[in-house]
Amino acid sequence: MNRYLIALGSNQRHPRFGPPAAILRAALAAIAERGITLEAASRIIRSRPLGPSLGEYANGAAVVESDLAPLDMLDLLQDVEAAFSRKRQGQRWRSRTLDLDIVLWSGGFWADDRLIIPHREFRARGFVVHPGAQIAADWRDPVTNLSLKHLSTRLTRRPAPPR
Ligand code: PH2
Ligand code: MG
Ligand code: MG
Repeated sequence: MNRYLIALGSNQRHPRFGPPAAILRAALAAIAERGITLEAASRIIRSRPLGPSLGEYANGAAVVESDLAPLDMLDLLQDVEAAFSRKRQGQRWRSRTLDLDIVLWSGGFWADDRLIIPHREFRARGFVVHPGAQIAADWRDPVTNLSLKHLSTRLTRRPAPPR
């Protein structure tokens, strides 16, 4: 069995599921429906968009268990993303209504041209680290060897004053 830490994000309404937080809850249900065991889900937080601004995000994290290998898990998550996205008439693809990222897995590292684990940017992103620390405080990032709890504390600590 493999375990994965999945980060969830949304900053658009969905015509059927409604606002971002409801989309994340529906996404977790959709993942479970596909035979993935949901071990823990964080609270859903709101966060200011990082990058080109498109409105506030809902973010969360989940620990899941499955015998799927990383690329099969990626396929499944991209399938669920596709099921929640929609195309607007006359407009090019807008930002996804649902983003599902693999942050960590029980196998440690993974790297090929489709997928890199740990997720490259996650340590600097409070909207990934804080929900992750809520449900998997002792899980260690294999790159820094720091636990999610530690990474979370490090992010909220004020920088030392200049001298
Ligand atoms: N995801 C992004 C880009 N910026 N900002 C927030 N607050 N939350 C996200 O999940 C997020 C983002 C691309 O995946
Ligand atoms: Mg993504
Ligand atoms: Mg992302």
